[in-house]
Amino acid sequence: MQPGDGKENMSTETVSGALPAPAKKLGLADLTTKELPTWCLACGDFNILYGIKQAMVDLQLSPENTLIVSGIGCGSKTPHFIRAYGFEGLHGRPVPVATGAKLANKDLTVIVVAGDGDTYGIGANHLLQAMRRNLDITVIVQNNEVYGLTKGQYSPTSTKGFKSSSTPAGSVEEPLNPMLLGISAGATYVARGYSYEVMHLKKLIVEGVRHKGFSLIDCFQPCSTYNKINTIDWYKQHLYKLEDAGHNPGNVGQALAKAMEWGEKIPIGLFFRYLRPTYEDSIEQKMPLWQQPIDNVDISAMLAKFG
Ligand SMILES: Cc1ncc(C[n+]2csc(CCOP(=O)(O)OP(=O)(O)O)c2C)c(N)n1
Ligand code: SF4
Ligand SMILES: [Mg+2]
Repeated sequence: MQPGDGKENMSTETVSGALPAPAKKLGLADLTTKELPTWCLACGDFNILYGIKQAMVDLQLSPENTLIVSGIGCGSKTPHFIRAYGFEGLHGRPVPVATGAKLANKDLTVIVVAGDGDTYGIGANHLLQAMRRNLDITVIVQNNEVYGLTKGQYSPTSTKGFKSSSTPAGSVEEPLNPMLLGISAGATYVARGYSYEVMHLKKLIVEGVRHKGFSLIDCFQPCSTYNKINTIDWYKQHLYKLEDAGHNPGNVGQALAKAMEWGEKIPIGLFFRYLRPTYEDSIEQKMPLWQQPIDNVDISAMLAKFG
């Protein structure tokens, strides 16, 4: 996908002596594409999309310097609906794609948006390695606690006892804890949002993108069609905000304790944040890969050897 027609780069003609016209401020309309989501009514993906776009406006992220990467799933259609560079890859593989893009161009803002199955199931090892490396990317997980696109099978975050076509007697597995995973694996910004608290989510995304290092933002997302446990009413009864409870995200002990909270009350907000060198800044790179000259590179010997 291309970020648009490039009009925002066109210089504005000025009359000699007059002040230059102010640069155009990025608005929501500038991020709109011609495609429309086909998600079910009340699907939480709508608000996550809005939260990302609103965060891009707040951050004034130019579409030509932003890449949105997804995998395969209901929510993974998101890059189609944001006018920026987009890559809808394979199920489980958005983090490797994002890693490659960031290493090739570390000036690019790279945002991954993918489902809980995609990120915590088939793609879990990629997530683990990227968090450990502290790549400066933001991963937003559309966590509906179910496989939506493939018609409602249980996922790694499904509630124990969740009945689905693949667990007709109810899942017997303990769900994975994304906050605990993020903190222990080395992510340097670990947060959880909720799609029906969209301005709160937007703030978490803004701070996550600004953060220099790996940001994991798990986002609760009601799946109105296949998840009849974690509904809007259910979230209303259980969620509270960490910032209202005086949580200190700089304290790892507090962060781990909050990550373990699951039951009557479940926290959302920023669990943990700290700074350490990013992967990109730790490797020697004279210039970003994409800027390196390739005109005089001769690969004929290599082709002869392997061709
Ligand atoms: C390698 C591979 N394995 C399995 C699938 C089938 N598949 C597509 S989407 C999906 C699960 C989607 O669930 P999730 O990632 O949670 O996204 P959601 O649809 O819930 O947004 C699966 C198993 C696939 N496309 N590719
Ligand atoms: S199946 Fe669930 S996740 Fe997929 S579009 Fe419908 S409500 Fe959203
Ligand atoms: Mg899912």
